[in-house]
Amino acid sequence: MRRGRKCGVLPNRRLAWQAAAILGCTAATALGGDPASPTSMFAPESTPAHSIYDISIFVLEISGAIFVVVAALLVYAVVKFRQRRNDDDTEPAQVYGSNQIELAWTVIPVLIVVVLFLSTAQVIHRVQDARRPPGALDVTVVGHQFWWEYRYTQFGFEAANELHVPVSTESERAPTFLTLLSADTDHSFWVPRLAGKTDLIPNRTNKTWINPQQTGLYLGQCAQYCGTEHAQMLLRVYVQPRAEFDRWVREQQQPAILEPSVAEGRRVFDTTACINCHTVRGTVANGRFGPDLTHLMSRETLAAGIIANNAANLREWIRNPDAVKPGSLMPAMNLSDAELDQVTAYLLTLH
Ligand code: HEC
Ligand SMILES: [Cu+2]
Repeated sequence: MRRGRKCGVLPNRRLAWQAAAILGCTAATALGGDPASPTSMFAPESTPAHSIYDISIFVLEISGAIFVVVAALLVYAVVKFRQRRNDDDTEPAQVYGSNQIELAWTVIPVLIVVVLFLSTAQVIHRVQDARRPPGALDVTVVGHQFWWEYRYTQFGFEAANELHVPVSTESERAPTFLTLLSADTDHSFWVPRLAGKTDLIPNRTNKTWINPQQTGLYLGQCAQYCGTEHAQMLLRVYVQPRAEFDRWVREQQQPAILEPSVAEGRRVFDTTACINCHTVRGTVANGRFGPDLTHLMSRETLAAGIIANNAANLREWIRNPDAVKPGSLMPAMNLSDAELDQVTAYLLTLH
């Protein structure tokens, strides 16, 4: 104990209590975690997330029951057969090779494992092999270092970082089927309240689906280490009533609005490398390395959800992306202050 103190390490007893406290807190937050939290997997809002939640609770119940039985037997044995003052120190009766006991502790665990295995397999099947109903929305999700591309192929446009889907009600089922691809390395699409994690892997097509039953904003993030800014690759899913979603689609389908008042900024944009990496539909800009900017101002955030989308942040981002998101794959373009103002003014008109 003394030595422990000297090295700055806590004495073992304290350490054990601390570990217990941390475990307890984690369990309490996990189980009683704020269900209103936009990322709580304990507040599922979509069928795949519900299935996963149900199976987790089922597994927790079974393992909890096993824990209680084992712990109770252990406590019973420790108390009942503890050493007593008047013990005669003779050995108790020794039991060798009881077929009944051997069978019991082989067959029961095998049955438990089989039950857990079959119920998990059933959930995997239900989630992965769900039939795509006619009229479902299809979106292709492409993971990039470090942002998300959303292709609404059936509507003929592309969006970035903020996924919009219609709400799926009892009377009007409107699931969204996601095809997951990657432009560079492995990523993972994880919005805990909507579905389990599904990886986006280069040269492979993965699929998942969601059918959120409540409107609102659901958050998540890339759940597979994909490089420096992996932790700043946030997911935002906007679940909207059908009419609102349809309006959003119609707006996104429009080419960029070109305001004559910001012609200077547009000239700077169109004559700088910006256009090699970004698309602004209806202009010469048709790059595909970075997010589509046609309707940049319809988004609430910039750079995959990490800062609010407003004039000051936009200007700062273009001035030096690395200052906002170190390691981001957009270079600082060394624009003059005047050019920065002009480009920002132009981008601010892209509603
Ligand atoms: C070498 C390619 C490249 C060039 C050149 C480039 N960008 Fe980018 N841009 C990116 C990438 C990649 C991102 C995504 C960064 C991230 O979120 O990690 C991005 C993000 C952005 C965003 C945020 C979009 C969003 O919805 O989050 C804006 C705005 C933007 N760029 C504007 C510009 C402007 C203006 C220029 C020219 C001055 C420019 N970019 C030049 C690659 C580039
Ligand atoms: Cu990623």
